[in-house]
Amino acid sequence: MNNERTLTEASISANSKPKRTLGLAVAQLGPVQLNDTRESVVARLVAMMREAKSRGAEFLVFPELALTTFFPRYWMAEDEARRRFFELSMPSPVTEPIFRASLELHLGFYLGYAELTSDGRPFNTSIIVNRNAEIVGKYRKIHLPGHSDHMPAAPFQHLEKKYFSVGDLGFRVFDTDGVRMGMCICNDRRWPETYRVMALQSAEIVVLGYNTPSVNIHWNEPTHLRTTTHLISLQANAYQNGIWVAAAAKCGSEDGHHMIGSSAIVAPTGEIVARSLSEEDEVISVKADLSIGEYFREHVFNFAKHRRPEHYRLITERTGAGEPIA
Ligand code: CDT
Repeated sequence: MNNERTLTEASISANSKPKRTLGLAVAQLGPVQLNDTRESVVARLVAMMREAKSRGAEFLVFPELALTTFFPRYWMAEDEARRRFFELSMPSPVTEPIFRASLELHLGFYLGYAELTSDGRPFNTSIIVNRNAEIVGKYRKIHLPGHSDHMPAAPFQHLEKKYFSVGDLGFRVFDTDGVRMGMCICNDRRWPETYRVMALQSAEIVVLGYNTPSVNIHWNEPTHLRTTTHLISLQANAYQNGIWVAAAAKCGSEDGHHMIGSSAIVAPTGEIVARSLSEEDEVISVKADLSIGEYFREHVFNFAKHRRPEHYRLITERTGAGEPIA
């Protein structure tokens, strides 16, 4: 593990395949307070783009809902949430500096934000932007955690089910400057189906952002498990699909509400090759050898040879667990 100032080469030394590499970086974002302006957040993001570029990064991953505080923790009317926290267009005058920096630095990126469509539908959204500052892919969060009712007894709310609709774009992949990328958002990273659907479209990397409160309002989960289950989800799914996974936290204490850090880049071996140390704005980076994944996809996880979808029917037929099959 490292978060050194230069790109670390993550590669299997006996690798006989021609190397294809990507300068892959994650921009962890420290807390964004309720009263912070979008302009101040955008300036922080652009500063990290420059830092990532100076280390040789070609693609940078920002967090979920990166432009504002994690507002689903607050109970308010939907109209108020939409007025205060949602983007009506991307880019917009406020977010334009991110796209300008992308073009200037020739640096692609993933960004999460709250999207209000022109016909009034609210989504927890992310985009992939290529090195020419063009949006090449959009994703709308499918696994929305939390609740939609008010829970006054809880220390804070988790109202994603109130403020967002379930994503309608599926788990697609996007050819981005020669690399096949998929993306998801926060809670999606805990579900194996998320990655497998993208791996079945030959994804080489899955990128994602997250806001994970240190306290679980639903049960008395030991705090350390919040980080353990986060990392184990990234590691298991990277290995089982032969893909790179890069995950960016928004973390630290937002107006007294703490969220975990541990932004990480995981190789197709399942190993963490870079991990953040702080709970502040911090860039981590690696030179990712994309050919590593091919070993796993050709052998132990050669899908075409070894998968048996006729025995996986329940995965699409059932949502919840039920009775044994005959
Ligand atoms: N933002 C987000 O999806 N967070 C969830 C917390 C779920 S606890 C109600 C996560 O999986 O990290």
